[in-house]
Amino acid sequence: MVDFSMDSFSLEGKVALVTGATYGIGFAIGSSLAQAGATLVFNDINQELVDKGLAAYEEAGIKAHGYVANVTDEDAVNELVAKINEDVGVVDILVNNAGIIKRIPMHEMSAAEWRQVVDIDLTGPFIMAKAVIPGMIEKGAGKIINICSLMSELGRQTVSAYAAAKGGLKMLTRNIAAEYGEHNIQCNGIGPGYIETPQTAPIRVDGHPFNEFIIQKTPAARWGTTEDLKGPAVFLASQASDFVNGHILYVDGGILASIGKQPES
Ligand code: NAP
Ligand code: GCO
Repeated sequence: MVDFSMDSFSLEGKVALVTGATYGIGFAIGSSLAQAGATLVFNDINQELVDKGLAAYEEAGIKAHGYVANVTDEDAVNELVAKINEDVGVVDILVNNAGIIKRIPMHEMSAAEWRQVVDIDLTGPFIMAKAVIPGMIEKGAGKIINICSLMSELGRQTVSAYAAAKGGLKMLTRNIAAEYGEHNIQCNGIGPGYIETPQTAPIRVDGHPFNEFIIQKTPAARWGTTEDLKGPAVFLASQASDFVNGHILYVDGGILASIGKQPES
């Protein structure tokens, strides 16, 4: 039963693993889960990034546990989860955040470039979820949050591999919900809109046409910040969302709800 106090949003006693959480959206979500009481664990692809992340969390007053692991490497991920189980405890909350994008016209994209994006953005979350689900089944509870995208719903020029991967991630989210809901595991997605992070820096510079385009298309008339994602992440990681399953929560300033600002008459 959910008690409608703030306790239903508490993550005290939970172990939360956020992938690719050295900076950007992952860092913000990791910070919010820790601030809600979780023990924070994160991974990134090399020790330099992990150390950078540990220093950033420490500066934010957060004690985090950092590990090197590439989410596309199944052996490395299984070792990661075993090490976390030993060092920290069984993973209660998994946030599949790690991801890349390549902005290349499809007819110019190589199959290798396509495979790299799909491998990280779709196969990685599959590998990560597969590694933590047995522990969640044994505990009788678990939360998996997949970081999807507006491109889980819409296409746009030059991001074919990314959109295909994020569309697949939406369906993987629903399939995990369908397959493991009976084990009290909830799997949901967060679909950020256009957010100010290193990933969008190239298309956000002042004067870049895409920058103005997004501001025009977004009812909130601004780019999102990683702060906008913290509350939704804590909600989906907490007891407050125990009957929410297979849902993609779009945190996009309304962009998916709107045809775009009509021209001044
Ligand atoms: P970001 O700034 O590029 O950060 C991504 C993080 O993931 C980086 O630390 C990156 O490490 C790490 N990573 C990449 N490949 C990895 C792998 N194979 N294994 C482990 N870690 C890996 O991206 P972001 O903007 O914060 O986005 C985070 C997530 O949100 C992504 O899934 C992205 O698709 C999604 N998203 C972003 C936006 C947006 O507007 N920014 C909107 C919707 C969805 P490196 O530094 O080595 O690359
Ligand atoms: C792009 C952007 C988007 C955002 C996000 C939108 O090039 O279109 O990077 O992909 O990152 O995915 O939700």
